[in-house]
Amino acid sequence: MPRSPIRVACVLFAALSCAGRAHAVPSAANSTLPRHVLLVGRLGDLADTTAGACSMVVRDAANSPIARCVVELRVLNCFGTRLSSEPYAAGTTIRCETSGVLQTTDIHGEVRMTAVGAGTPGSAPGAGPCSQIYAAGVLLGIITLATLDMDGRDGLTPHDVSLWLTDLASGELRGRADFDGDGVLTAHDLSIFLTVWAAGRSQESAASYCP
Ligand SMILES: [Ca+2]
Repeated sequence: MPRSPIRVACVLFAALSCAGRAHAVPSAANSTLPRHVLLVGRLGDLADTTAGACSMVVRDAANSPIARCVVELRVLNCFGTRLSSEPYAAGTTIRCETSGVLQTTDIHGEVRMTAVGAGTPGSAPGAGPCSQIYAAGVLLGIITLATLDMDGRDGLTPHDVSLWLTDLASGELRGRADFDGDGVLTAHDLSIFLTVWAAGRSQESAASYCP
């Protein structure tokens, strides 16, 4: 039996709605997103939430928080970025098809997610916003992203620092090395790396990456 246009429309609307409130559709204008996200390493089974956690609040057109809404942070369009195939965080799932980190909003419409991943030595560096944030399929915004673990192995090591120095010496804005997301590479970015390295929660790289 062919599907009626009304039924198809309802199914599509349901896919774009969140479960928290009837007809609650996320609003890009009213939702709160981070300006920047930092891909981090892990220690054992735990993502480095201290360095990498970022909060997002999903709201609808009436500015009301939307609970039970699936939020996805996608790194698909960030050059050379490799996302861990394991989340290393409770309540988080990984969708490798879209290089996405997924969480469901709480009763306050909020998620607090950490993305474990790395760069790829020799890849195009990229610059500017590249990481997309979706809620229930609605694009809320695109933010900048950087990767502390620039080579994707052995956690944070002097080799990552050497890769960062290479990016610095290029004189270009290379987004992967802009750890504070201010649009310029400075000693402050290196200080962030050293702080995270000293804290020891990004000692290990992901065990495997999305293909
Ligand atoms: Ca490394």
